Amino acid sequence: MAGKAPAGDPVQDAPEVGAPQHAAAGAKAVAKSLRAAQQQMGVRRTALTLLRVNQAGGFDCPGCAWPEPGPGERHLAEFCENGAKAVAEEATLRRVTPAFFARHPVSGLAGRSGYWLGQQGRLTEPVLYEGEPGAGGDGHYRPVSWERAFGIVAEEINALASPDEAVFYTSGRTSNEAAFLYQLFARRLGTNNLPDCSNMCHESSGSALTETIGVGKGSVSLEDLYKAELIIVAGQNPGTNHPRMLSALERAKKAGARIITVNPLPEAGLERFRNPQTARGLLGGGTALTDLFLQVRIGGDQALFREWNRMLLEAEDAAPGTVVDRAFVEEHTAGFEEFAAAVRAGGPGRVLEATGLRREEIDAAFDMIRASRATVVCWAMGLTQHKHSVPTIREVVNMLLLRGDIGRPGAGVCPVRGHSNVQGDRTMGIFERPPAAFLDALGAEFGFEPPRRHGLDVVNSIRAMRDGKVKVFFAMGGNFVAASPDTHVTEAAMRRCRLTVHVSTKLNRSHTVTGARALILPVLGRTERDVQAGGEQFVTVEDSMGMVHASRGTLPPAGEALLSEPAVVARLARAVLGPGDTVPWEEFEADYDRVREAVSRVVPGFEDYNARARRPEGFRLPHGPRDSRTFPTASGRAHFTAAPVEYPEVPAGRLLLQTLRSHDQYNTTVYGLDDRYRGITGGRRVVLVHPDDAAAAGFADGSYADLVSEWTDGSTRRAPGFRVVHYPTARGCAAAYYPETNVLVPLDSTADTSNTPASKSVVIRLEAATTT
Ligand SMILES: Nc1nc2c(c(=O)[nH]1)N[C@H]1C(S)=C(S)[C@@H](COP(=O)(O)OP(=O)(O)OC[C@H]3O[C@@H](n4cnc5c(=O)[nH]c(N)nc54)[C@H](O)[C@@H]3O)O[C@H]1N2
Ligand SMILES: Nc1nc2c(c(=O)[nH]1)N[C@H]1C(S)=C(S)[C@@H](COP(=O)(O)OP(=O)(O)OC[C@H]3O[C@@H](n4cnc5c(=O)[nH]c(N)nc54)[C@H](O)[C@@H]3O)O[C@H]1N2
Ligand SMILES: [Mo]
Repeated sequence: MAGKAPAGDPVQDAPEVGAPQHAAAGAKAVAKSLRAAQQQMGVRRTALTLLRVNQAGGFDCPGCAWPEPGPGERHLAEFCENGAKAVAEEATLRRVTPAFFARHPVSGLAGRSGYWLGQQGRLTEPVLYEGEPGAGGDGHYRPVSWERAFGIVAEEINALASPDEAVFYTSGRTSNEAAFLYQLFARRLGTNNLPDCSNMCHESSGSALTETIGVGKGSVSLEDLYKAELIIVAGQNPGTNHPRMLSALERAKKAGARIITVNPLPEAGLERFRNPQTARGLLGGGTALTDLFLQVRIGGDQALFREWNRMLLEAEDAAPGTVVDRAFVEEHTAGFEEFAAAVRAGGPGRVLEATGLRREEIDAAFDMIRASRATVVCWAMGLTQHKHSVPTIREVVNMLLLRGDIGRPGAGVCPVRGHSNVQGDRTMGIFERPPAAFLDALGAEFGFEPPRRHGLDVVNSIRAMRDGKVKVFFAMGGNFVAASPDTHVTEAAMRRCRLTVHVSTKLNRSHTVTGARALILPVLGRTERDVQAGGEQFVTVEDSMGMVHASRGTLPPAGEALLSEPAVVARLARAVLGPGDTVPWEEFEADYDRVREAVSRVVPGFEDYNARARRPEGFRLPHGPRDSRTFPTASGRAHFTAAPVEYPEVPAGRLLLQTLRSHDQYNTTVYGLDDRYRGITGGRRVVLVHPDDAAAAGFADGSYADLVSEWTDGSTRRAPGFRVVHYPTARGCAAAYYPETNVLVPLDSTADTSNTPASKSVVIRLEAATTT
């Protein structure tokens, strides 16, 4: 039997704290994943569902974007503990019905935790809330027909003075087919206002890679990881967020690779991995992964990579032709001389201060870098969510370029994506700054002139709503209010809208922060069968390494009223644009092969899409730098860049806070209240601080603090009542969970160029708690 949703909100601010662990996965992870799944869906459904995850003919895991091995190499259970939790969260047998909304006014729901909201189960019917703008609302969501719901959206959109007064947000679970239709709809309407979760995630990677190598995506495949001699994992916690990556790292290790981890926190998964697919991993000690752990200070990575690059140049000067790949640099790159001159002139600078590392540690890593003939650098949010993230990632690229480590086996850049189809959504045109070539092809295919003005990203959408310039907010998935920075500012911005619409599978915080009118439109998830007029459909997704493959749900839909995401967009488009539109929306809804045919003509690399999507292994998208050392930049070369070295300045007595994920959450979806590998149980309001820093601020382990962030304009923000945990993080640094800490991230604190919220560098002070 499946377990019931909790009746009340559990107490979340009195966690128990034990010792952090030093190994990830193992038998405990298997037991945990089965337990989580069975509570949501019972024993039989658990077995039937989990066996279809990431198998040919099954569905793509809705967890992370880590790729699957080729069909011949997959295990019977090609998922991980956290993938199982993601599946269980969607395949749950719990339901939110109209009776639920009749019991709970919006104001009541707003008082609940995100955890409680998510535990209520799957949304089953479209519902509408109508209230006064800004009133917060003690009204209720009430059932509404799909036709009326689309009619309301059409009314509000058609009443706008300009299509740019609407924004269309996307979260990265949306399939290629739905994403393509969604961006097409926005552009038919006349706007590029397509903010997406990527703006808060890997936008810095996309910006840096597009500028330097001409393609905003990673350049490695799984095979490259297996062949690498050195893998640097910087700013990433794969044990929790990409657990299947640990199998790849283990395999690379066994083939002789060495691993350097760069992180302010010692993360258990990178220390040691007990592979649940092998008897030795389940029962034995597992494999030690990290050879060298560099406990960097938050934001010190640019200085660190710059120093390694300086040392590479110095070594090259001492022994010409042995360190820098001269042939590659001459044939394929631009800007080497300027870069080398700037780096030499800068000298070691303040690298020890910026990184908090000892000289010997930097030197030891350098020896490994120099010895490696094929290096892969992997990274995630630890590199992307800082003010200077874009130059940081460009510095990583500089290192690989010096060594000729792009476009050869065993080497390359590996930004590890988050959401399972966030990369595919961008490929399908979900982008507020679309390239002209994409718009040209789209316009030619559908016979219209797409808008050319750049649209709004996430942060600029919030500003525009706050300032009354955007009046309709539409979200294809996600949890905008909880995921965005400066929670109170974002909430006030949403409340100013005339209409807010969420296409969702589960209830979340964003549904409780309404515009004058608000709609929740429930949809099918990945795990469910999708039958349209043209028969049973499948969708496609693109993983972090540019492999596109099919995903086919197997479970019956969670409710009879649910529509698929492509159907929602197609019907919305007909309601808003009227019946005579040049786009064949009805045919697209009936048969997704028709959507893929259009994509195959609009997006390069998707030729023969329908046939290739049906191959069990799917197909790999072309990537010039990886495939042929062709760099589609303006100059046709890869670019060295020499930005000044930056690192966060932290005034005395302050800490630099990073906001990160626990082991029991998927972004804003909280599965449970534990963070097993970090030794935290039964609560999320914790702040991890180095014992010496905590002592200096007068906070014993187990005491309670308010976190107060300080922004450059003099403003402060407060998150009250966090249990202080003495934890072995880097000196001067602190860590606490997102989304509870998003109130602390100022809206204007973003990365240069990418405009990604700087969620990993928030200057805070600890104050004795005003509440506990
Ligand atoms: N189970 C599960 N899986 C997920 C997600 C989830 O929430 N749950 N989220 C998905 C999404 S959308 C994403 S984007 C990814 C996120 O995957 P991660 O990026 O691994 O997620 P975070 O928890 O934000 O962890 C950031 C890591 O970077 C480190 N770090 C912080 N600041 C710095 C720094 O300045 N320098 C360095 N070198 N390291 C730093 C932190 O200590 C931490 O280990 O995971 C995806 N997969
Ligand atoms: N402070 C801080 N803030 C952050 C981050 C951080 O590290 N620190 N990380 C950022 C990152 S990397 C990201 S990617 C964003 C994430 O931002 P979002 O993608 O907006 O947030 P999620 O929590 O992933 O969205 C969860 C919701 O998606 C809906 N959903 C789930 N599956 C489906 C589906 O198949 N279809 C539809 N239509 N809806 C579905 C459910 O209703 C669920 O409640 O948050 C960002 N915010
Ligand atoms: Mo993400």
